[in-house]
Amino acid sequence: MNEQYDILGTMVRDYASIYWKETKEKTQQRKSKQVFYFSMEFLLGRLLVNNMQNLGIYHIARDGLQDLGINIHELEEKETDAGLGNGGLGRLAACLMDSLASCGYPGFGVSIRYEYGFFRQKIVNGRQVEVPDQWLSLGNVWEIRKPKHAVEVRFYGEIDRRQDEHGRIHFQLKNCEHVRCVPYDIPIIGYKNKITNTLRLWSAEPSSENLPRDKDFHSYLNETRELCHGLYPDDSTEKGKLLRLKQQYFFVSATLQSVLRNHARRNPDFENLPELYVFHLNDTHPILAIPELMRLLMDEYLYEWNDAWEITRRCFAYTNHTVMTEALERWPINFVQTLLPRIYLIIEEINRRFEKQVFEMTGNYDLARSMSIIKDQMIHMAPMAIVGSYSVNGVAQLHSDILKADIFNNYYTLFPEKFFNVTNGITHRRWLVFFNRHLTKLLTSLIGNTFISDASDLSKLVAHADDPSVQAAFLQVKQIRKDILAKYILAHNGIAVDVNSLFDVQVKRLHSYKRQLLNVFHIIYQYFKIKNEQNSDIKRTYIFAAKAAPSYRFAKNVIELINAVAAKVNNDAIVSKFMKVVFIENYDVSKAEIIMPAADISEQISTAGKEASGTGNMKMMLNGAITLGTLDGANVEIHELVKDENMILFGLRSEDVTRLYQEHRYNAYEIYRNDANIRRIIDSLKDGTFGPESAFDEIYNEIIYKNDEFFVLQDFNDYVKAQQTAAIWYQNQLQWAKKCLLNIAFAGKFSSDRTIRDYVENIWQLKEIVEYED
Ligand code: 26W
Repeated sequence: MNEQYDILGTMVRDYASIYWKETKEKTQQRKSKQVFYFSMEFLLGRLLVNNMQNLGIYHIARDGLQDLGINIHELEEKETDAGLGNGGLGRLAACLMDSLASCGYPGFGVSIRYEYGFFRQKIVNGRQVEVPDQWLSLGNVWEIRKPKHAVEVRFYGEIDRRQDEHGRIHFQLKNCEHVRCVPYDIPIIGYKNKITNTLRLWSAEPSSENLPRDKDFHSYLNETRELCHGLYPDDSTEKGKLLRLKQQYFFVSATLQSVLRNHARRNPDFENLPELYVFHLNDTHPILAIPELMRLLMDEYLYEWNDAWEITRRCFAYTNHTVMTEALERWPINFVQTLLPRIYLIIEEINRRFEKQVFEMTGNYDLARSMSIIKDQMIHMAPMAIVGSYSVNGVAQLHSDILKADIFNNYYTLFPEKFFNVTNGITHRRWLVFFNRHLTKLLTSLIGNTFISDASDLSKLVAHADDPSVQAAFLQVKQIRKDILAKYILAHNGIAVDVNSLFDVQVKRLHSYKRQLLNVFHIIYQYFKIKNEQNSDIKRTYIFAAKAAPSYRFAKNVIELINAVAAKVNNDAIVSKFMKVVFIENYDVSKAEIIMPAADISEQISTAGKEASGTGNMKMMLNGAITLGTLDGANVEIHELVKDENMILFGLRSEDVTRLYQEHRYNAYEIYRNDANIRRIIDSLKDGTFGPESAFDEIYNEIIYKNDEFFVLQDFNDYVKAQQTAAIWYQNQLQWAKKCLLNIAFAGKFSSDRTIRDYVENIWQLKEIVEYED
């Protein structure tokens, strides 16, 4: 079976390679501007179905295989997920790559060819255990190794300064360590338009020519191999930190070197670099690309600072994906000095000139210092990204507004023209058309198939939302999808869930600001209520899936609590008749493809102001779920479209949250003391209901002793009300279906095709090289 998968995959790749070559040639001939999307993560998932569908050969292949007695779905299951990412940021990168090609724009994604993907999660005795994800162990049919395009990247060493006869100072690295960077290219196939772009993943190998002098060969080999081991090495140790930094520089330097080398072959100079390339920085992880381009232009191609800076600044655009301060990157000066001495000098000079510029603009020395890239012995990456790019954007309107008003306010005040919003999107082809063919069939029977290439045509569904027969047909489709998920749950969790119950779904990374805890507290509340009343308004199935960062104790404790509550609820003779709780192990792209289509309620309950955008919210909306959420991230834009009748809002608004933080008025303990329901829930963490007394101390302490940073208790009662509304709505099934249909109808805005066009028009300025199928 694996061999059959390999053969099919290879055939598909070969089929695509003609278009791949053509796209490259056309881009060169027409001197089309290209985007290079630098990202530490690409969460691709599986590619077989997607690629065959985009090439328009899925049905032929399926039927052909069937004639041979081979079930294509079984082959599909053989593919391992390419899980080169943590979560939202990585999946966004993958969706954007799909839409870039599908909308006919040329470009590259660039990252690292990690040997292991993000860890696989096992649940053992209710706890998360991390297992390595050996995604390459059976090979990867999609990649092509390109040794001819290898370059060398240099680390460590000392700087040699030499002045030439014109007085110009030349910098040279001595005694540095060389690493050979070999690219592996994966085709990114556009939807039925023949455009095929490249995802280039760099892999580290020992240099054959430049061996380090002060290191034994063995250590050198090991260090080189370690470089591409895995995503985000643990940064609690010096060694891990250094490795992270090394990874970041490794792939940006390799990419820029190869771009410039290529450019130099075809152009007399680099003045036109910004007309031919935009280097997009997916968060700050690839930000060393900015000083690296400066270095290459000055040290290798002999540009003066001012000219190099002008070119550099016009080449870069940066997207911010989080306002959580702990996730804003900072690097200790000495790390960068040791690992990348020349890059450090350049950063220092960028900073010196920037401070001077701010002082000249404002006359305010303190302000200039406070906006500095280098502060407290640390290099602050977000400021460097802002200074070195022509564009800074957030990923949903509210998020972009918060960047301007709050975390980047000083920069916005001085450089307002740099700031943009580009609301995230998802490729509706993968997330609806290819993986929910039941719903797609219904939609095409109603509104035709133009929405597949133009998602705004989903709005044609509005005209059908009132039709009871359409509503009934939708409910039928939902039932089929819930059946599929129920079967999965039975097979993997051994829990029989009722497909007539409301499927209440929260699937995303586990993080305190995403407030899975609020959801669990409500489940505990329901558990006590049903135990007491021996009855319930509706039946519910609560579905969770989430990975916790390996060293994030609170998040792991929440997983334990979910599983402990699940065990209690599911084994209670009475309560389990009305509700079930399920934790699906190892959430990844393939799991999401089964879960999203089956959701009735989409839980998007982050503390307002904290979730930059969210993209799971878009996936569930597109598959006909109703969002129960706070006014946060892209929920705000979902609400603007579907309005109060088709979404359930609750909780503090972002302004309320800011005020509560500023005024230090919030007192979680007071709420606990005065609210009997809440007290009962919190006490149940300690009184043996769900486990030993100290089993949930991480959670208990967070709420009681650390004053509940994300306002779980504050929003609790409003959340309970929102859940009651959901139950009332759900009881009228046809009306419910109407709301779901309207959600689908308005989901067109959240196609990543729209996101790509926003980037193209407002930031990248690319031109299509379209060539549609006849
Ligand atoms: C470990 C270092 C690190 C820190 C932060 C790695 C990755 C991050 C990202 C910024 C986290 C992330 O994935 N952010 C999510 O980005 C999505 C795409 O824009 C948004 O939809 C989510 O709201 C945001 O949390």
